Amino acid sequence: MTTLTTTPRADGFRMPAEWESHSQTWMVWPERPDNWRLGGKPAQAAFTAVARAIAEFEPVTVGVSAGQYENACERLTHANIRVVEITTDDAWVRDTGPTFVTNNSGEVRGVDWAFNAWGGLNGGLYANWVRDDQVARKILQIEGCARYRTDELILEGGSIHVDGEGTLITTEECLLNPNRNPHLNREQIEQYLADHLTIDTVIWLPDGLFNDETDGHVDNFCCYVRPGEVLLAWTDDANDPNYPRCQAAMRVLESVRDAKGRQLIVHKMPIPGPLYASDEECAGVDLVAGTQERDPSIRLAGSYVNFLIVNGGIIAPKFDDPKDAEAEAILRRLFPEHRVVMVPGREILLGGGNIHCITQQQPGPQIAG
Ligand code: KQY
Repeated sequence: MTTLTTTPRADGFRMPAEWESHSQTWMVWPERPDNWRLGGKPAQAAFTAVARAIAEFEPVTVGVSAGQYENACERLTHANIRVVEITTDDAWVRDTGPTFVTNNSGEVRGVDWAFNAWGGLNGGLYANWVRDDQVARKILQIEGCARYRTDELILEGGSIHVDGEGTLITTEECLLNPNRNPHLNREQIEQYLADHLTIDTVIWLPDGLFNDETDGHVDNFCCYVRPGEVLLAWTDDANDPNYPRCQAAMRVLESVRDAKGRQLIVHKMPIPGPLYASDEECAGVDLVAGTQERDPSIRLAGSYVNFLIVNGGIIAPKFDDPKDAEAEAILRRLFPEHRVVMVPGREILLGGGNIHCITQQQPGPQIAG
């Protein structure tokens, strides 16, 4: 595998929007017992349902440890699902996998951001993340894609959303957090995004969703639905800790112009719940010092915005919540050309994220017409 010392922008590559065509989606099999209850068995069932839902639209590759290889192969039998052995620390390939970039001559490459488990020893979610930091490189090796590595910039894929036309949305809470890149200021981080994803405008929301373990990943809070239109998690309840976060995000989104000079159209998506883990669910997680505390009093950062766009489909979480039906109706209205599939998301939420966080789309080759 080639590791390049140039930048994607200099080489004519950009990050496509999620709705542009994919060659496949990547996932990683969950098993870590200090993050997933009951040795990961309920999560494995939930991930299997997500993989099968995506596989109705496009191929899926699932990375799995040697110890779980046979089990995963048995559970993931599907003509459109491939299982490959990859050693990881956990299963969040949105954050550990590469961000794929494409050019106009059909080449696909990957950006391998440095990874520190969402904050390293300063609030990160586990103490050894060496294997997770290798996931992007391993995927690019398997796919035969050239690699750009940013040893000097820590970034997770869930902290960014792009419109494929030069605009990126992120949060200050995450990208400016001192536990990621304390040596870089806002302008320097913007320059990395400009050089590695071919971005001209960065939209900075102040915060992500309340209690998000990732320090406010944007993919749990606000996403693009098409160029010039975003979907924002929303509450009208002034007593909800998300209320000031939603208000602040709306103020930014209503005031900015994107890279093409457009004012954004902002759609609202209700927030489910409030959702909490039960005593029983918390008791099923192994206790290990330094990992995320699980307690029934801690509000879960549940969000319908944490969905994946696939070729012709939307794979979105549902929570057995009264707002599920409204969320599905909003997605159907916003994506009339896609088939919306709602998949149970609670087990994934108990681990700290949802469908977008556990998937990574690989764009197909693009040839300029
Ligand atoms: O992207 C994400 N939501 C990752 C969350 C990691 C949680 C680990 N407990």
